Parts: sequence; structure tokens; C-alpha cells
Amino acid sequence: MPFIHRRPAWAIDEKLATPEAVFLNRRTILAGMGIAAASAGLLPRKVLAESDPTADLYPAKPNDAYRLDRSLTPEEINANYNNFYEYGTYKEIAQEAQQLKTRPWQIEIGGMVAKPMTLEFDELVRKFPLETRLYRHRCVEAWSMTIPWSGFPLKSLVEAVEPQSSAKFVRFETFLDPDMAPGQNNFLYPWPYVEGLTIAEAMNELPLLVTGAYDKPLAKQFGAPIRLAVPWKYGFKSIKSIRKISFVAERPVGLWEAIQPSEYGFWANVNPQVPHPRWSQAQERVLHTGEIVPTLLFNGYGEQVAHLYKGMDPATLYM
Ligand SMILES: Nc1nc2c(c(=O)[nH]1)N[C@H]1C(S)=C(S)[C@@H](COP(=O)(O)O)O[C@H]1N2
Ligand SMILES: [Mo]
Repeated sequence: MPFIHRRPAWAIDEKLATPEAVFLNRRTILAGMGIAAASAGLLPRKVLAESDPTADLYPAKPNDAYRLDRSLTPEEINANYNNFYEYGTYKEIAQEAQQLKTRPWQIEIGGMVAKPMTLEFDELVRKFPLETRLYRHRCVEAWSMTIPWSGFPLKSLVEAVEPQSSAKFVRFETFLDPDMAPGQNNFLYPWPYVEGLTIAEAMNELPLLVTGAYDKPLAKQFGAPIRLAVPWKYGFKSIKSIRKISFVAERPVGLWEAIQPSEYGFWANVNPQVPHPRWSQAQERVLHTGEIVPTLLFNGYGEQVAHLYKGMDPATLYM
């Protein structure tokens, strides 16, 4: 996320783009863990998957309704290019993110619902059938990727807890634990990371509570053990490592909106015709291939979601 950058982070040398304090901090971190390990960025993924108590759930059944018109981003690329500010404000956080402890992982689902539940992730993940969907992901920084997510529709969870009619929004919250997430010591950000959707958006078929990727349990840097994928909105809406889901009457204020409301709004629907205040959103750089392609309205998911916004003020919907 480019709050501190004047241009997309990939467009300029990071030394120039990052305030000195952050850059120095980064050098310290890199020195501490050894430059070789950092630049290799390789993880013993197979080992992780085998010791994971949910490994038996993968591969999850493909849902052929969600396919792509472009090739999948290779796993090694995706798994080493992430936005996860709890582990640093740059993309190479894969090693740092291994500090995330994903067990025990309790999730609290409550607020204005008839059937609140607080349960362990391992219990939640077995309540709903998992499926695999190929999704696009468009970061507000104008890069994009494609990924085989596995998980279950958010809609199924919303139905299970039975929201009251007073509930208008769903609010998501990431863990708060600076001991396992050094980035949360960065006082520039109002931790924990928060995001939100309207109930109607949450009831749409597309938002997926993601528990796996590339046919195995979610790697830590992707936001293990459970994160959201909202493919028609800019990537920052797809909150990682969720601990709490609340049904609320007031519109939640996300972490990015709290910091910079003139640049990162609640709706954040992808629209190539509405530029970010500091750069165009007309095109995107495809991860791995480096190709520059036109960005699509609602990131290509208009058929599924355009009706949600009929009659609403377009001045706010795309920010
Ligand atoms: N908790 C949390 N969730 C987050 C972020 C973050 O920094 N912290 N970054 C967001 C942004 S800007 C993007 S583009 C995606 C990146 O997901 P990926 O690393 O799996 O590609 O996660 C989103 N979810
Ligand atoms: Mo992003």
C-alpha cells in the first residue's frame, strides 16, 4: 500500500520511495536474518503443509464457475510478493511472516446476529464444504495476480449466524499481537487491520473466506489461517489473518481509510476510469509476466456485482 510512496512501489527504487526510518529498519531486519535467506525467500512449503492439521482438506473440489482468461501466477512468485504490513511495508515479507503463529486460532463471530459463535479455526474450517476458485486480484498499486484460492463462500457463514435486520455491515478484524508481528510496532498504522463490507456485498456469491491456496493450507504470508478474497474490489479489502467478524449497524472504517480517507475509501470497487489521486488505474502490471494490460470495471466481475450499486453515487463507489 502506497501511503508513504509517491508512486507505485514497483516504479522506483525502494530506497527513494521509503522514509529513512523504515528503510533503516528494513536493513536491520535483513541483516538479522541473513541476506542469503532473505533473497532466496524459499520456504519448506511441503513440510508446512504436511504438519498442518487441515492438510487433508486439500485439494478442494474445483468450482468451474470461477475460471480465468489468463494464466495463473506461479506459486513461487505469489508467495514471495505480498502486502502484509504486519510484517513490513515492502513486498518481500515471506520469511518475516513465518513468525505468525496460526494455532491456537480462535475466531469470534458476533454482534447483531441470532447465532454468534466463538470457535477454533480447525472447527470452523470443517463446518463448510471447501471449494477451489481461480480469482483475479487487483491491488490498488496497479499490479495484479491470479490465484487458485480454496475456501468457502462468506455467504454461507453469514447465513449460519442469522444477522438481525439492524445489522447493515460486516466488520473484519486481523489479530493484534506485536510480539509475533513486528510491523504492528509501527505507530504510523492504527492496528489491528480492519475492513468491512455491506451485508448485501457479503451475501454476494463472490467473497470467499480463503483457507488455502495452490491446493494446500494457506501459507502464512497469504494471511493464514483464514483471509478474505473480494475480487471486484482493490486488494486492500481482502483482509488477512482474520480473528473477528462482527455484524454492525455503522459502516466500519478500514485501516487504510483511517489513515488516508482521500485515497482509500470504503467501497474501493475497481474502476479503470477513476484514477487514484496519485496515479492512473487504467492499466495494471501482471505479476510474473510483467505485461501491462487494461484494468476492467469491477475487475471483470461486473456480471456478478454491478447490480449491488445501481442508483448509488458513482463519485464514492470507486474509492
Ligand atoms: N491484515 C492485512 N491484510 C491485508 C493487507 C495487510 O497489510 N494486512 N494487505 C492488503 C493488500 S494491500 C493486498 S494487495 C492483499 C495482498 O494479498 P497477497 O499478499 O496474498 O497477494 O492483502 C490485503 N490484506
Ligand atoms: Mo493492495
